[in-house]
Amino acid sequence: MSAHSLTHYHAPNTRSSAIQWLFEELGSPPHDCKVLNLAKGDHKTPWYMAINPMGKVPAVVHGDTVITEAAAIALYLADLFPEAGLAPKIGDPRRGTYLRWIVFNQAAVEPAVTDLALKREPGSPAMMSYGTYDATIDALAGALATGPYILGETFSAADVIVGSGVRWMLMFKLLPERHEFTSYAERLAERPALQRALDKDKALAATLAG
Ligand SMILES: N[C@@H](CCC(=O)N[C@@H](CS)C(=O)NCC(=O)O)C(=O)O
Repeated sequence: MSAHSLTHYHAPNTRSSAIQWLFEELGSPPHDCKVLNLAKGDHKTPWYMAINPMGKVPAVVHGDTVITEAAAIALYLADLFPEAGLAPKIGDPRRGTYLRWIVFNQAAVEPAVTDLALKREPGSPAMMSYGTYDATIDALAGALATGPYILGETFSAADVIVGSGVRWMLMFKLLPERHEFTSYAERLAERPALQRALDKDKALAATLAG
């Protein structure tokens, strides 16, 4: 357990919802959740831009350390609370697989799917970090094919990051309805921690909507 203060800057139903889910999977370690109202521009105010100059959520502040980027935050928190068992330790061969798919999600899946959603014509596959959408989606399906989770029987923070993306992409029909994705999303939806996080987000969204 960390002696420093821990604050999560969150807006419901955004990428910071993955961090809400992660906190639940970690057993809700003591932290402040500061909710930003994106509709009112809280995330573009000088005080928040001083925390995240991108003016985006999520951000986490631990003591004097600022962490932005959902994947970096997930890696940081899973290591900060090792007793939750959501990150293979350094030296564990599964750590490579864990890091690989978290980074792949941000470096390949997100840009591939964003280009598809915005109907942007990708450049040459050799130039694109994701090669092609089809190659990226096949690789992602391969990572989920054995299951039930990315590390096999062990749920990890990689499932929070990759799983949040898969759930969102299925919702917006940006992923093919392949068995690897739909069965993974169904398994994740059964997790009590995810259900608690979704319930909290629903309540927060209602409060913000007034
Ligand atoms: N690369 C960032 C992306 C964060 C991001 O785009 N957050 C969105 C919400 S899903 C946001 O804050 N949008 C508000 C804005 O940019 O005005 C991450 O993975 O954390």
